[in-house]
Amino acid sequence: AAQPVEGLLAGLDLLEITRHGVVLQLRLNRPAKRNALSDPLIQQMHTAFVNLPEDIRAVVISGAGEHFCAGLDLSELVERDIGSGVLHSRMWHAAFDAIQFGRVPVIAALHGAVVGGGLELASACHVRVADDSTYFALPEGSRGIFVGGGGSVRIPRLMGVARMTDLMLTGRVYSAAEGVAAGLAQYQVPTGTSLDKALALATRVAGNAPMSNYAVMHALPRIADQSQDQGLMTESLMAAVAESTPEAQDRLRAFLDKRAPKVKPT
Ligand code: 1HE
Repeated sequence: AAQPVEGLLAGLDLLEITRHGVVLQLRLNRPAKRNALSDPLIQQMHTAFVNLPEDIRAVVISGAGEHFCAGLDLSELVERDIGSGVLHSRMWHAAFDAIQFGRVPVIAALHGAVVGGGLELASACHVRVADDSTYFALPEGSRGIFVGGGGSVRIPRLMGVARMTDLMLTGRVYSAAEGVAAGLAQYQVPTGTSLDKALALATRVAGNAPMSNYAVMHALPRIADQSQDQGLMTESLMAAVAESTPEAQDRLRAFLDKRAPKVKPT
């Protein structure tokens, strides 16, 4: 059952934040504007991710209303000059870095439009669940702008430069199934069930040892950016850190004592 949150996160009016035990659910809450990402909404996401309660082990992000997120709030862009444009993009980078490189894994529950900055936000999360109503697009080209929320860095790592180029140049819209096939989402579920699926996955993720989750979030993407030689060294260091935690020792002993579940085929 969902419980309200208190403390630092309680005053964030553009996010509806509830707790499900050790999982925090964070819902973008501007449905009348299709959850378009205004400056205050980006800032509130940043605040939320740097102030997660200590006992939280995983986060789910979803969107209120008919769509996950319509991307950048275009009404804020009209009067921006060059300097403030750089700072604006850097503000998004800080917020989305706080998601990708925070303390705990983040699962995105997608439905309806996942477009422009909405796809940039989803790509900063660690696992993405799409329902059948989900569609993906990068309409920046037709709006006369470029991605600025980390999309050029993160989205090609999911789908490849060629597919992203196609979306941006031609305005192509991917269905949920096309998005999953291209790597934009890892799960496809019936319409209206992505949040339930994301919460179930988050609960599972929250049951892992925190240092294992941290290694996956922080070491994997960095190793992918390193040479083979450096990557192998980073892997050895991270592996040694993870396996020497008391929690890892307990879990390994539980398996050897036949107290831990085995891996089963689905
Ligand atoms: C908005 C925005 C927005 C809706 N900024 N106000 N993103 C886009 O180019 C996508 C623009 N949005 C759309 O194409 C559609 O709104 C949707 C497909 C997402 C949803 O359609 P629909 O029919 O459900 O809603 P609507 O009637 O279009 O929108 C409802 C209201 O939300 C309406 O305002 P209203 O005052 O007339 O009620 C819309 O103007 C408003 N709205 N989307 C501002 N994006 C860091 S760089 C990132 C670059 C980008 O993200 S570029 C892509 C921007």
